[in-house]
Amino acid sequence: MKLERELIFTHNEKNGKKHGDQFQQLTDRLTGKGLSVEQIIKDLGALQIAIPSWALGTGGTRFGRFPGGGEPGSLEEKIEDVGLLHSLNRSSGAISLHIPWDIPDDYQDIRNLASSFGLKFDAVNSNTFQDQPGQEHSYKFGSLCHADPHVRKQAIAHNKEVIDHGIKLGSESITVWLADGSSYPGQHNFRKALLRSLDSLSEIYQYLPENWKMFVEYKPFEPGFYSMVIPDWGTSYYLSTQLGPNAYSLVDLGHHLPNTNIEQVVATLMMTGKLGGFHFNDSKFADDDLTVGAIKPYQLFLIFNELVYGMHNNESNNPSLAWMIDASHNIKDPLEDLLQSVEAIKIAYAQALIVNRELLEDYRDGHDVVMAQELLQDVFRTDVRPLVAESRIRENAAFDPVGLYRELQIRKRLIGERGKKTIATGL
Ligand code: PSV
Ligand code: MN
Repeated sequence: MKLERELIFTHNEKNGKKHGDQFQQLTDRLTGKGLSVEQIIKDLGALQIAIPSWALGTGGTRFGRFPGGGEPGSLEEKIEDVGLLHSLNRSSGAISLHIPWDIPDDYQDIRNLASSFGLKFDAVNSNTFQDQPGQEHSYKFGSLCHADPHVRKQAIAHNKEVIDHGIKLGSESITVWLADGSSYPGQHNFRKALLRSLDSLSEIYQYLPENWKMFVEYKPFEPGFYSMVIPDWGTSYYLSTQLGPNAYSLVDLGHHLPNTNIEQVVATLMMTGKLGGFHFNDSKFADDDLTVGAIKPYQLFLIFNELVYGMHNNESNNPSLAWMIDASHNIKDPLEDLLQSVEAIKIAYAQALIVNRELLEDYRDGHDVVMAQELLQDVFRTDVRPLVAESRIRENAAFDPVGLYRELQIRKRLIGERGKKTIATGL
């Protein structure tokens, strides 16, 4: 399904007056503080957040799954769904594929389809966390870290194959999330498991085309219940520095133990030039994969505060980040949830862009703890939604993406086209 541009223009016209007044009020306030509203709108318009192919269907837990219907049953339909999101918000201009779930039949057709929606291919992802039908060796006891060289070889070959698919699609990075770990004390020799993983990753790294990056994702728990081979940013940083200049750490917000200071992790990784990618989601307990900003919007803002500081003070040449949502939608329409997540990200980014950094540094240098906190909280409590909406309108996206999605009854139309029972691949 493709959205006709006219529908967006009519929707924007209908909301024009209300939006205009709110935007003017905010512009006056921000201009009064010496900020360039035009620059912020430009920065917001440029932000593109990739959508993972596995987030377009209904997610579930090991207890059950309740699909809502109209899910994309093929790679083509997944691309169409991301195209829909992108036409509503103009900020979802890339799709991230997971192999073997998303192997194209015809690469050129898939590339043409994606570009007809204005989409690029973001990082490709390997999967050695599940056994595939017909696979010779099992990953039950690990993949890149496995004690048996035959299993490692198979897992390395899979990652190389993922790179091959990515090259044919015009992707320029691979994300490796290693599910390898142990579930019981004594099961792993930690040092050997890590060194074997490093060896395997090096072989994959050697295979990367020159212009490619490798992102090493970390996670402290699950599926390993006792230990994970790459549990934290320190281990990921160690691996990426050992691998070489094109390897980077990837932060997934759900992959931290409770109360981890993620904004500090971001600051340190960017300071060392080793932050490559970002997976957004939110969580109450663990890797809950909830809508971005649903639980801890202040933390999200503090993270963006560091990201923006890192982008503006980039002595260590940290590359531009690969932004992606990595969430699952158990009880919501996945497309609505993704629209909400993108909006939350843009709000946090907009807020970070209006932080008066010089003043903040003065407060810090003067040990004025109270005013430093006041400054950040004043920004966080500023309703920047009119700025985000203005940037959207200027990009020919919808003033209210979720509102328009509902108004046009898009899910109902998708169910009409694809049926009630289609199931997208994913977790
Ligand atoms: C693992 O929890 C993860 O965050 C990794 O990014 C995977 O590739 C993705 O979720 C989907 O399984
Ligand atoms: Mn992730």
